[in-house]
Amino acid sequence: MALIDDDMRGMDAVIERRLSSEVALIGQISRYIVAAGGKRLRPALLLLMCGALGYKGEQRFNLAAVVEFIHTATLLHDDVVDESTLRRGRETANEAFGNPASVLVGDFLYSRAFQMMVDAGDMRIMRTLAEATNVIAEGEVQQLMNMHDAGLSEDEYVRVIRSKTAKLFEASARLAALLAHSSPEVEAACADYGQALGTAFQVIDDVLDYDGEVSEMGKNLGDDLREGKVTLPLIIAMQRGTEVERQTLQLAIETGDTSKMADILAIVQRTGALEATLATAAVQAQIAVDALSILPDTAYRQALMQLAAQLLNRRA
Ligand code: GRG
Repeated sequence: MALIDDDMRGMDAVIERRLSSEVALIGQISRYIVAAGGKRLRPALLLLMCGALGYKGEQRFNLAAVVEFIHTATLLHDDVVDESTLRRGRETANEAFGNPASVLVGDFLYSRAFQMMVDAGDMRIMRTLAEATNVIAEGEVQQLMNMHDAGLSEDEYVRVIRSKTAKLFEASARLAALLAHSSPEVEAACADYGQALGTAFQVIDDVLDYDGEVSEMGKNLGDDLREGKVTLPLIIAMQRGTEVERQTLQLAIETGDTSKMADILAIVQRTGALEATLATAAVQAQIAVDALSILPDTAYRQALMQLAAQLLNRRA
């Protein structure tokens, strides 16, 4: 990340400038969430990829801010939809400011991002981001429809996470290739890297929901199941569990009742579901690393490879 220290500061300056609004609440909530210690992974990915492709233009700061704004808008909306109370170790914006303010400031950030991407003046960039945001929203709707479905398959799960999470990683990596006017092959490799990285990232996120430390994650354990969200650890535990264990999980999924959380965690542990889920993430991380082989061997490419490896060990 030291490689892009200056670039991240360049992006921060854009974020600060583009958060300005005469409506005070916009600045208040935007700063509450944007400045609240997010990992800034998506812009980091875009900026590292720009480095790997040798692109040094100013537009990289603008588009890095765009992907962070879109990410932030999705978090604001997601926390309302999920009725979440804790994110990044403190009250969610909906908890602190209420649902209407959260949704509307999410709309502001989302539409500001579209104003900013127009500044890039490239129809392919606009198409990439328009498609990505549409797919993200589609993935969220699909996830809503999959709620409380104890029969959800691994394929259906992967389809949702490719949309709701991996798509923005994919777009971030692709944008770097578009800025650098890379060949179609390189652009496709960048997109493949982003998609695999984003998929691994979400799979790990879903492990942490069963295995993380609340103090490190900054959100509550077991939230997914409480909402009726069926993720890979549960799908695998359902496949591997005994009939009685399956019934326990099925009941919890269908009702969202997590009073038996200790039993559920014991089943997930006993069946080795977390290890199997981590192995799936590792496969995706390797796909991401392999996609980079088309790029020249630079410190940036090395950092992107490390990012994929380190992601597997993240605790927050
Ligand atoms: C506004 C385009 C738009 C869509 C709204 C609600 C919704 C539709 C989309 C939500 C998508 C979503 C929140 C997916 C989960 C992605 C995820 C794992 C987010 C957490 O990312 P981190 O850990 O967050 O990078 P930090 O806090 O580090 O920034």
